[in-house]
Amino acid sequence: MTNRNSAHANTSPSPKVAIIMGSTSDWPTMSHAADALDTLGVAYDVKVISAHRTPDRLYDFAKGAAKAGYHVIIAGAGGAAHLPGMAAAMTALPVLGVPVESKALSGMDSLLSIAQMPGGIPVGTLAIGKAGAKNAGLMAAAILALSDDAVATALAAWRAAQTDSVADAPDID
Ligand code: RP5
Repeated sequence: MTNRNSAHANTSPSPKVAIIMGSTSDWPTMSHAADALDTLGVAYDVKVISAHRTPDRLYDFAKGAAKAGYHVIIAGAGGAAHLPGMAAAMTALPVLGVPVESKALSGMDSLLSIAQMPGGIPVGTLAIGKAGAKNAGLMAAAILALSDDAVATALAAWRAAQTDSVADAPDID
């Protein structure tokens, strides 16, 4: 899983999005961020980085993220979810936090851990679970779209297709 790039990585050798997560067990959720980026042709890297199990890995990643060429970090974690906030503390890049659904508290612990950052170090917090991961991918693309016309065009087309797919009324048999 680590350093997975999208199918479009050949045209973008240095991905501008990093998807990080606290555990491999977060991947079924965080893969939805990757899927959204794949759909839009945005390259990304994927890494497992735990704030409490691999603090040195987190320090090295976050301190070097801007120099590595990343523009946005998507960070998913569950439970006492320190990862997005700790990453945001060590880089000025925008960090999008995804609360992963936990077994004990259904992700409410993750949500509050990520969302309740004291003023001064922001984490853009998304919804719990799959929807949050998908929206993190879309939001990362929207951030890149500010300075990348190809991403802006892909995102606009994706949103238009979504709008077109909405039925006027439910099927009633
Ligand atoms: C967090 O602990 C991870 O982000 C994960 O959501 C949670 C459980 O991790 P595992 O015990 O499944 O590795 O650090």
